[in-house]
Amino acid sequence: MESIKRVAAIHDISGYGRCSLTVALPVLSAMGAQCCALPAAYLSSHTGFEGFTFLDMTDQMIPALEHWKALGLHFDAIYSGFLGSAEQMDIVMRAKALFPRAMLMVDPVMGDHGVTYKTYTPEMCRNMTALARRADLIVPNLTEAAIILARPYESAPKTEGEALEWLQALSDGGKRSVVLTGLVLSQGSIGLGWLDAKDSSSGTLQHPFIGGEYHGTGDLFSSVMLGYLLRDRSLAAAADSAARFIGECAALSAGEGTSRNQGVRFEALLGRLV
Ligand code: PXL
Repeated sequence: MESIKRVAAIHDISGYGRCSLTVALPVLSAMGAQCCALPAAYLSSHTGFEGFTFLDMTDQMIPALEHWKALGLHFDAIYSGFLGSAEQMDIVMRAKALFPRAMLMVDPVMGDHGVTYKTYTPEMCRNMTALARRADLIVPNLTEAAIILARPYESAPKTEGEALEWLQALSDGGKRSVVLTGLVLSQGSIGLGWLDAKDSSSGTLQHPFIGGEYHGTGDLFSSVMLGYLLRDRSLAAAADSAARFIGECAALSAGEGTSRNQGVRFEALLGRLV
């Protein structure tokens, strides 16, 4: 029996800009898991840069999954993030049907600051919401949580009580685990809320907001958190450690003057995850 943890990672690959697979691959490898990449699209850079190229890989995805099945692979987790077309959410569900023992972790990447990303259509948002409802664990930011719950972004939680209510709603009454990111409960801090479906525990945590805002930190957070979950940490402990790691990367990036679009400079700190 192999002892390595194996992840099917279904995201875009953006050549430049530190997000999605260019983050998930190094992070999960450093943390001792095998990351099998299923690119949903190839972009020359993430969508925050002008003029990015976009190659939709939808038609490659089912054959790739079926090949993995034919090889007799087993996955501990299926981990999806930014997707490239409205059909790809169904493909992630198909992956779960092919590998039913895998934990389905959906980072329902759709937008930030109340705005959807340039390539996301209303149909994609509907399908992402349906996918989130099938997941074992979801990791939305406030924008994505508002879309999933069909609530106005302006009503996103600002107090612990509101955050716990959103977590309950996102978990469908405790059916799935949730980590809600980008939660600001007091000025100068940033944090998250979590609800663990395993034991119905929930809570919030806040850390000082260090450095600045960087593109792709959601992907970095989710990948690091998954790495810790695969090392059998509890959801709360994994989320806390991942949030601290992002804070360290943001502090380093701010010190070096990294621009927002370049993403946080995690490479120099990757060794801490090994
Ligand atoms: O970090 C989320 C993300 C992932 N992939 C692509 C993106 C974004 C956010 O803008 O553009 C291509």
